[in-house]
Amino acid sequence: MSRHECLSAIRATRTVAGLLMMTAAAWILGASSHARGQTQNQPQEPLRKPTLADTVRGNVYADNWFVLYLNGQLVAVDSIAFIPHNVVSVDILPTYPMTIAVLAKDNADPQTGMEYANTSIGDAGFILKFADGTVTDGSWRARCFSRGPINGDTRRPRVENEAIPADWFAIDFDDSTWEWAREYTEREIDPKPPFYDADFAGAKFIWTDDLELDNTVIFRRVVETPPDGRPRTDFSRINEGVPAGPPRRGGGQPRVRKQSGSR
Ligand SMILES: [Ca+2]
Ligand SMILES: [Ca+2]
Repeated sequence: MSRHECLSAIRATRTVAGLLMMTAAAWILGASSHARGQTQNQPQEPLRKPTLADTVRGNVYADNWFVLYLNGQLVAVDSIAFIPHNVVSVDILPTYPMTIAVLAKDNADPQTGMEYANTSIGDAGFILKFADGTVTDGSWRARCFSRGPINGDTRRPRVENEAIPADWFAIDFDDSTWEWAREYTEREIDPKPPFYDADFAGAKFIWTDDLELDNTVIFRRVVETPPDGRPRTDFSRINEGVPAGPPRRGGGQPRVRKQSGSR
């Protein structure tokens, strides 16, 4: 290699090294400013429309029926009142803190608390898992509002009912005096096959203390932050501004819709 060629090679190497150092410095500065922006000035993300990627899947199995409210809004109703036992899977757009309220019912005649033409006492059970890591367990509040047949007396069956508060699903409903839910094993509940087709890993079956006689139960739980620790955008105020569209494929900037347009 001639001296001229040697000098040219050295200059080229220095240029590449310099570019790499500048790129690295820019990346570090950008990363630190991004981190500062996240901690000092949340939320940094402009208002945008949510996509299905912002949702989490919720799986619910109830013996025998349930309704589910999130933050005071009706989210799901079990589509099958009695049998076959089924799993209800829904897409949920979570907002934290997330107040979960569930009304669950065992199959029970309202007059006797029994099932199958008043020939037997049925048992109950409830389990839920959201893909953000929310699961049922003994940290949920639980209260029974209808039980029977009292004392298990099937010869002269009768029920005891307590009026369900009108705002039982509200965010600010006070459940602080309620008992904690009791956890039950899979063997105690004996879930039917659909349960095993859905993801309930880490979730516990729950009910009140009497799996047979407590027939109408309300569960409540407040999830303060995403259990999986993943930050998520709060879309609860999506109707208080004009959001940009969802991110475009390939990472382009979202398209801002005209003020007069809506979908
Ligand atoms: Ca029962
Ligand atoms: Ca049952």
